[in-house]
Amino acid sequence: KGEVGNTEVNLMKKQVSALQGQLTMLQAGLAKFQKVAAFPSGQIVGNKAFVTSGYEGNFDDLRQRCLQAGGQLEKKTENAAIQQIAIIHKKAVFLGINDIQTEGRFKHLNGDDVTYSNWQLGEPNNDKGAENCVEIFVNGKWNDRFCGENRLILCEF
Ligand code: 291
Ligand code: CA
Repeated sequence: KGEVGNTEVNLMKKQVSALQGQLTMLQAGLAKFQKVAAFPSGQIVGNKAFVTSGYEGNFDDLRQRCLQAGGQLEKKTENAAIQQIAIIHKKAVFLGINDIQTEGRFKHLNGDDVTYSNWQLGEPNNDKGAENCVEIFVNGKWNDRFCGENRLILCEF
């Protein structure tokens, strides 16, 4: 009684409580939406999503479809997630990685240098001087490969 702002404090408590409820609903809704988006063969790792359309294409196709997505493969757990997609489709997958600009210097689509890598023994070998793109095999290992080859296309969001 007579305390300044008491009514306002109680009103705010009610509003915070309502917001908490709405936030819980939103989190549950988002968790469900992530599962839907990843179905049937997408993979979620932390806050990254690795998704394929199931179609094969060359590196230009991948660049066109995925450049705006922005994510990139940076660690072992993410490599394992992409390997799972290769296993499910029984196909090698093109990564958004290439050394088109400078031979031997592999970069992500956004131009960042590649830090994590998982090359197969003896790779990258730039076979016939014509391999600037990177495929990941069902065994999870990487091989540099001709960019015009068709491979399963994967975007990292
Ligand atoms: C050899 C290795 C790989 C190379 C591959 C391609 C095959 O692996 O030298 O490093 O990327 O050949 O050059 O390309 C074609 N057109 O056959 C053979 C098995 C994957
Ligand atoms: Ca190679």
